[in-house]
Amino acid sequence: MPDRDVLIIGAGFSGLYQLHKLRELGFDAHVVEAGPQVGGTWYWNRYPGARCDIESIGYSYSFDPELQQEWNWTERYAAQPEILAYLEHVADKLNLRTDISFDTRVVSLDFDDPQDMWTATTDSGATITARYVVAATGCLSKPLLPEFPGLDDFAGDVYWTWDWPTDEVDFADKRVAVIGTGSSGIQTITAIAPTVGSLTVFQRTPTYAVPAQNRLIAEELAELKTHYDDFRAESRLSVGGIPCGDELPPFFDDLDDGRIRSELHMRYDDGGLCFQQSFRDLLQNEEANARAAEYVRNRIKDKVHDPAVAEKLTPRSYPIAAKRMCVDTGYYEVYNQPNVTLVDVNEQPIERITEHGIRAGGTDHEFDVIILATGFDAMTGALAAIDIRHGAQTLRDKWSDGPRTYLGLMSAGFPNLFTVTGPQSPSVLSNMVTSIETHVEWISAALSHLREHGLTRIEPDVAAEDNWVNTTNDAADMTLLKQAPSWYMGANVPGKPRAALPFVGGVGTYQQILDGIAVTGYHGFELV
Ligand code: FAD
Ligand code: N01
Repeated sequence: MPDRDVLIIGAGFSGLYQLHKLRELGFDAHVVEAGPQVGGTWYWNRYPGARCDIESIGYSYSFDPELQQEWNWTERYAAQPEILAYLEHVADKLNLRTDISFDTRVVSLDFDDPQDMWTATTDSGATITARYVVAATGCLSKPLLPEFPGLDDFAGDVYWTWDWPTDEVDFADKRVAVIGTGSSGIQTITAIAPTVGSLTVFQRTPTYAVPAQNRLIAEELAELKTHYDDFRAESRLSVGGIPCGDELPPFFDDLDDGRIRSELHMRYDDGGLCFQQSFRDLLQNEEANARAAEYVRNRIKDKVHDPAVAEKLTPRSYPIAAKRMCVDTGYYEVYNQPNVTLVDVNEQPIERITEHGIRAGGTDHEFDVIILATGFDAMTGALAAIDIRHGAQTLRDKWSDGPRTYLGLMSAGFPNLFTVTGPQSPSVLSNMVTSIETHVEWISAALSHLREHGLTRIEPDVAAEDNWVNTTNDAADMTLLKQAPSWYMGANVPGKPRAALPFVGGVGTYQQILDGIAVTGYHGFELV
């Protein structure tokens, strides 16, 4: 008999809810977490300025009405300490820590056929057996470490946004470099710019950022709490896992110029990622996309005083929203400060890190501090870091040309192994807490179904998986996603196969597919 019914890997939003849900259903579940405490993303990414870019009212659990009523988000977009405090509160309230092993990394998983169970080996060499494994390992949890030559020679301090020190870092009077201008980079840059001695930003690809319009939300939240369930229900059926109001019809449907301009204006000024739902076909229609992109470019020009710097900050090489958009709070204005410099690494490539700074394009820049905000091996990285095998087959080999899953939940040949927000599910293209809840609830219902029917094994059949892989690719082919060299496509990691990692069909559509599959007796899965 296995040690546990279910082993859950990871104690972020996904792992915590999965543990609670399975306990509620009477399963013996245990969590193994590499970090020293709960929180996942919100434990590791403690860099200055870190906050969510999906509104807090939606970026939170819906499963516990009492929790929903008692917790008060202070801001429209909560900062990292508040989100971490929320997850700690959840862990305390639901008494979750008693079933979590911290500072423990799963390094391998091996499936045993006759016994229908997984053996997990941890970094200390200990083993745990479990009938089922839920990989709640995170989509953005495996950092990308670009190999800048000479990094070890640097005499100053090096910080990574995804593993920031727990003690406060003092940047006063320091000469600081930041490499990377994705969401982590721009949040860090904006937060530290007022305090640094000087700041030099090394940018490879400019980002499309829209304003957050962050604000205190006490009154809005109190009002929402009178009908929170309606909001949650709407979220589950929306495109992105959070309602964005009425979107405009497809671009070509009788839209006059004034209506287009006022819609873009309204969405931009309202703030946040709902901007990318200005038109229903913004990610499909090149003309609609170009119109929205041009709008954002013009707003960048309005904000940055030096036209040459504004031009460098202006994204032109890829469609808007084809790469993850950023949400900012005064990012572009930072470049109006006299002590801030922008280095375009396409013009001045980073050659090496030296003892005193960074050599780029033949120029030596001296720094006291280098901050790396270079991103993640997204969606597949944390899974590939575990040696997952069933007999002679490894998941790494199976996915060597790109992930192959059924619904982003399981992969054929690897029975009893589930992934929460895995590749080929809506995942990172959505409010992830909505998508996490959907997966946790679906997995939990499937495990209950197996138990009720005296079954011990579930696995997708190959034909269903092939069909889903094709559906995912076809859906991506209908969009502009492939025109951007982004982490959505695996393009940020040298050598990683290019494949659309998330399912672009939308949260509501996906939820209906999942519901249908469960209702029809788990169509496409073999249950034994
Ligand atoms: P994670 O929070 O990544 O947790 C996974 C955990 O698994 C980690 O603690 C990790 O240590 C552990 N783990 C991984 N591998 C192993 C192993 N082999 N053994 C043991 N433990 C392991 N999404 C949104 O929808 N909205 C946002 O505003 C938003 N903001 C973000 C901001 C930042 C800075 C980042 C990096 C991501 C953000 N995301 C956002 C995405 C975010 O990752 C998810 O919303 C969510 O927090 C993921 O929760 P999770 O539990 O699935 O994964
Ligand atoms: O990572 P990124 P991130 N030389 O991959 C650059 C979520 N998130 O951590 O674009 C020079 O976006 C790289 O350049 P390029 C959100 O989903 C949300 O910032 O590849 N530069 C890029 O500029 C987000 O999308 C929030 O050309 C190099 C940057 O580093 C995801 O997490 C906050 C380089 C990496 O940007 C990842 O965001 C934070 C090199 N060798 C994260 N290698 C919220 O706001 C990489 N770069 C909620």
